[in-house]
Amino acid sequence: MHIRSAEFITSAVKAAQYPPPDFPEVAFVGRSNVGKSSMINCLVQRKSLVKTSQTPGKTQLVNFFLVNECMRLVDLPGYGYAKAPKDVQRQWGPMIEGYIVDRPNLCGLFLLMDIRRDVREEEERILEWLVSRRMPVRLVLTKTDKFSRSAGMARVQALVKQTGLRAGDFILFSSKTRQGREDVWQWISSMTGIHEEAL
Ligand SMILES: Nc1nc2c(ncn2[C@@H]2O[C@H](COP(=O)(O)OP(=O)(O)O)[C@@H](O)[C@H]2O)c(=O)[nH]1
Ligand SMILES: [Mg+2]
Repeated sequence: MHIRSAEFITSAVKAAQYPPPDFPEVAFVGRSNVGKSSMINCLVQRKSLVKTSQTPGKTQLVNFFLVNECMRLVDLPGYGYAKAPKDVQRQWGPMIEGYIVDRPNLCGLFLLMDIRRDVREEEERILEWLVSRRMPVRLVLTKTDKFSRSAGMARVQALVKQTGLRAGDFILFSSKTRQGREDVWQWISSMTGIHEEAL
């Protein structure tokens, strides 16, 4: 993937603040601290287009990034950060759900999970809900650099057993080593219908 341009467009808390639905979008969802912002930076080959954080629970906005002036990557608020105030936590679900339901140009989602953790109830709920809405979704196991290759494969097998998904439904990803970057761009290309060379 050749990145010619990547720019931050806007942050939104409600639909009225979204940019017009003129370009295809793919979105990134997952628990706080799972590596969403780092993944977007890795995809667009920028160190800090998206702010990453040592303190989880900071991104509570829907952030839009325009890539190569033809599509957008959308960083959704992280869910499930227990230390966030309850009223802030309650805002997240509807914000994510509102974006997914209301966005006609949303082509697909990446659901991120830390490779070291099991699938939790929140992920199962989100997955089921996305599948019931026929929304294309791929599971991304992040921070694979923390594991050896064989330990990573063993984790995939364990998650296949736990979820009933196929091994091919998981993408192994690390923003440190860039493992999986090309796979993700291929999925983005197939989800948006934009040919990779045109991306
Ligand atoms: N080892 C490793 N650390 C990562 C990776 N991706 C993110 N991190 C770290 O995890 C923390 C949270 O990352 P961030 O991208 O802000 O997560 P977000 O809350 O999901 O957007 C930061 O300290 C990152 O440096 C990765 O692929 N490998
Ligand atoms: Mg973030």
